[in-house]
Amino acid sequence: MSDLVILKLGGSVITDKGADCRVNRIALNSIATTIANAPISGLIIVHGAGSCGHPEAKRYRLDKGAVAGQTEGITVTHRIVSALNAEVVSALREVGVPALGVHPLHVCIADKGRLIAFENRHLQEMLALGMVPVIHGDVVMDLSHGACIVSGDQLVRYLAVALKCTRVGLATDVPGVLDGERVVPEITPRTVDALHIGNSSHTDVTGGMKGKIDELLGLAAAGSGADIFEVSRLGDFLAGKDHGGTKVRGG
Ligand code: IP8
Repeated sequence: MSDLVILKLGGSVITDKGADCRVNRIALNSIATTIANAPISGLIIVHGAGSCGHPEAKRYRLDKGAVAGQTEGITVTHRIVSALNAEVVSALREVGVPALGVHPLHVCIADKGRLIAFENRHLQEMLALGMVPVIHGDVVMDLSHGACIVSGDQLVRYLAVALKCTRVGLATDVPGVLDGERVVPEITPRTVDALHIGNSSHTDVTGGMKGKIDELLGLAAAGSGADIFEVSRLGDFLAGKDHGGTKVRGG
């Protein structure tokens, strides 16, 4: 796939993480407009769950799996992240982006919390038609644990490798990876251990910034770098300009 960008929108960017499932429509509309005006040809958007999914996943302990007779959490969690996905798709379509929601629960399988399969031929057909697939962190059936939570970051890592994408960007509510007050300009497997990376104060069943960096270092090891930047710099990232954030590289 030539010239394919994968953009992850953090859950903290598109929802108010301090509230019970509140979509941040102002942020969403601004992101959609930036994407509509960006000079890019192929785009896949992956978004996180924020306050629409993490509290439910935690309440039903889906990070520990699921057992027969206690499956309500699978439905509840999938329903709420799917509703968020529909809002993201609508915001994009309103400004002319040909977005279409794709749900990992329907096309993925995991084992011990890790994705082992993701049917993506339909994504390639959508991209060939000029569409923008919009995927989200989701509950996925798991061969060992019944079910698990697959983060948007894990999906990004899997898809970036499978579709040989050219650029990966993660838009967050902070200016990049912070070590204290300082934005770390570059992270590699050799430099990561020396960093002091803080954790989110909000409910996050998929590991917050630490989980994100682990996924991106895995992606870098597979040959593809990724950039983490503040959502206000999304236009710069999409235009291929400096975004003032963090580059995760294989070193
Ligand atoms: O916000 C989590 O995805 P993330 C998905 O990308 C659920 O970690 C369902 C909590």
